[in-house]
Amino acid sequence: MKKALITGVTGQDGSYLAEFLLEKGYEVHGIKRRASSFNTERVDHIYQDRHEENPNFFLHYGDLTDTSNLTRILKEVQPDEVYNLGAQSHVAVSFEAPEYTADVDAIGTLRLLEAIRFLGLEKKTKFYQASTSELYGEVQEIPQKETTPFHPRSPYAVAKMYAYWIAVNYRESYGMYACNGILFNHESPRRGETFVTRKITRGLANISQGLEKCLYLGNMDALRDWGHAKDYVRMQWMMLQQDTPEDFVIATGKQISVREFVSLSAKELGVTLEFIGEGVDEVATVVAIEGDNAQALSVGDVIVRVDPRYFRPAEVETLLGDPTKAKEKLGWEPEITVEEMCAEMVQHDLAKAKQHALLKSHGYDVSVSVE
Ligand code: NDP
Ligand code: GDR
Repeated sequence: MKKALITGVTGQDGSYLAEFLLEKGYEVHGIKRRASSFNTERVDHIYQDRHEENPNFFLHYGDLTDTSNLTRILKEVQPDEVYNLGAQSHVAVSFEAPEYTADVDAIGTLRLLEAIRFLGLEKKTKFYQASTSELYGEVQEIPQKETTPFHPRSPYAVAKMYAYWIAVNYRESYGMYACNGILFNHESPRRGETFVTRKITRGLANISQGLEKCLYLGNMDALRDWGHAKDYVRMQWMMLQQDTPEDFVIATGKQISVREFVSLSAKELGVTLEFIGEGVDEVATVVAIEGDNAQALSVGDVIVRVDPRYFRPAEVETLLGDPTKAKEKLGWEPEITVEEMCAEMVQHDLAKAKQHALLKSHGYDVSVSVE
């Protein structure tokens, strides 16, 4: 039985990857952070009591800022594959906490690689690094592929650039099987609530049920190549099953704007929006409603506005990936379109919003966190 260790197992990708590897028959170990409240919601459904017969999913307390902890877990688990998905992954937050972001995302990767080497596991343990399209930042070429030069535009992207190169360096220096998946944005109903797609699907679902009045966004012109996390974790595993380690771009090859994602999400609720105005004065107004999903809305309501608080000190305006290498060398292709993904996210958030609205209508005190 192969053993895998996943950092960031409690995150979006970590949870899908853990499911995927368990289905493949792996013994899966994940690192979770100590928090003052439960943070395992995304993996609770696959949690196994250690007292059960033959458990194959284990969680260990740990942190990418703690070398001795990482070394001890690696020593105990002796994994065949390490997936380094743990990170302070929010680009906007990285401008607020640049030093912490560098510590976790850049030096955390070094700590893991060095611990593998220190323990003499460099010939046994394969290493996957969660690299990112944010490395391209101020894009030098359209679409972006493995050979496109990097120009990171945030403390997050700069930290991830270090992680990218230190993985390459350990491959070249010590013959480690280390590879980078340069993943473009990927989303799902498990996406963190403050990333733009989830903020939109959740925000509009809440508004449709009268739980919120208006969704405030930043740059609606930003263009992204959005895929589904389920498709992308499959590729993370495929990258570690080759004879020689290589880096791959993972993307759909299509892009839409934040504004278009708002429209798609509203359509899934039966709501047609019209965008009026420019820059900070832009708003989205309801012009038609079909079906009975948006009971709290009327034609003429303004439900999306711009709040400059969400603008970033340096923005990545456009990203579009070229996944040709992944298709040709690994036979990988995304199976879920952005429209299907958006519909899944909206339906998930709508079901939750309806539950909240029902509780509220029966006098329960339901508050909805908003960012
Ligand atoms: P999430 O933000 O959903 O998950 C991040 C995970 O990292 C969480 O489990 C989080 O724990 C954990 N984590 C945060 N800080 C630390 C720390 N100090 N020590 C240990 N673990 C920590 O990210 P995604 O699942 O979306 O992304 C996975 C990885 O892929 C990340 O590295 C991200 O930067 C990268 N990436 C993501 C893309 C995307 O579009 N989703 C695209 C390209 C790259 P907790 O649950 O406690 O917060
Ligand atoms: P990104 O994702 O920065 O691409 O990083 P995010 O969803 O945060 O932003 C995408 C684009 O939308 C614009 N935007 C807003 N973003 C947020 N979060 N909130 C808003 O209100 C808002 N309004 C407009 C942003 O400015 C940006 O242009 C994600 C993360 O998962 C990274 O970890 C990963 O490396 C990259 O994707 C690929």
